[in-house]
Amino acid sequence: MKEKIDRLLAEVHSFSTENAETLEQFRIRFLGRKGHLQELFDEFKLLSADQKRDAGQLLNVLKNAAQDKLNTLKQTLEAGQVIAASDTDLSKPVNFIEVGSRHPLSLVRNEIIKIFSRLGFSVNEGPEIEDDWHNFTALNFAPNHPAREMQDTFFVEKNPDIVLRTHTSNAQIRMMEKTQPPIRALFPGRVYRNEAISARAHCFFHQVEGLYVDKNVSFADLKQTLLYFAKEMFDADTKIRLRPSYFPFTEPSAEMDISCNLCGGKGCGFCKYTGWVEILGCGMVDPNVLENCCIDSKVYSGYAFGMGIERITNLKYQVKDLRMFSENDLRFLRQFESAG
Ligand code: 2NL
Repeated sequence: MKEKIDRLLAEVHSFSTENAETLEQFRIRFLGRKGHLQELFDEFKLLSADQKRDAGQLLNVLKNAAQDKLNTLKQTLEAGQVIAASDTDLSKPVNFIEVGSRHPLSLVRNEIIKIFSRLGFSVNEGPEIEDDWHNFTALNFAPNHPAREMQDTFFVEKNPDIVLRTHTSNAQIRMMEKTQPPIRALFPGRVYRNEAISARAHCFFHQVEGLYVDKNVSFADLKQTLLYFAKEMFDADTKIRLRPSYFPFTEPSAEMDISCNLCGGKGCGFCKYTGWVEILGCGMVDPNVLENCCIDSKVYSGYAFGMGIERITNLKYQVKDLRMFSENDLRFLRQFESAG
């Protein structure tokens, strides 16, 4: 009986077919009512108890092998039938996956980050839902400052303490609160203002702010850093000029213009014939702000700057209507660099 089982086992192992009929014959021959296995089990009943122990084991091996072989070949066959039944043409070339393009605001944000990271700035983010302290008070906004009004700021669930951040400075405050200088970091992110939406204003926009706090940081450092940025972001012969301005959180404060990148400073419709266009605000961090974050303003000084990414993007790509950035019109988005 052992030789017979061994012979049948070898036959099972070497059996293969891609034909359903042949497979059915295999099933009948081995596992059918009058098949080899049934026959062997009938013989098995006549054996002595001693012989049964060895033969029983071998018989089970053969039975499992036959069943496994049947299942495997059946599966392969069925998978083949699915492909054959559908009208899939396996010889056809693949359809190319359409790769999207990067959003212009992402392109410009990444470019800004690349330029400043060459100067040692790290990148940090903070929450978009913020408390009054991190969005206003720590930044030296007076209690009655107009920016705190409902007309300018979105409040969350009528709670006067929780706002949608109006600048990314909240993240800078959070960083200064938990880190002592030197700090040299960039803060990109989305910010919110309570504005009616038009071609020139939106209720949200994107900012990159920068902060450098250390011993002996001066306005000259700020100016040189921003000149480098302007030359890298626009043309190498871009000029900058700083005009005095006011922010609650910087003293002194300035707004920076670059020579118009469309007319090269000669004067055109874009720069309203002045030769200059504004790109950012900046200044020396007000000592009150440093002290609010437990940084000793007698030991440390710092500069900060902030720019709207939409504004820089408009300068680079002449986008005429701010709403383009958030409407997801593919005719607009497809004009920018592929993400692939
Ligand atoms: C603008 C002007 C600015 C800052 C942002 C800043 C942050 C801290 C302390 C001091 Cl924590 N300053 N940020 C400073 C000057 C200008 O943004 O026009 N942004 C679109």
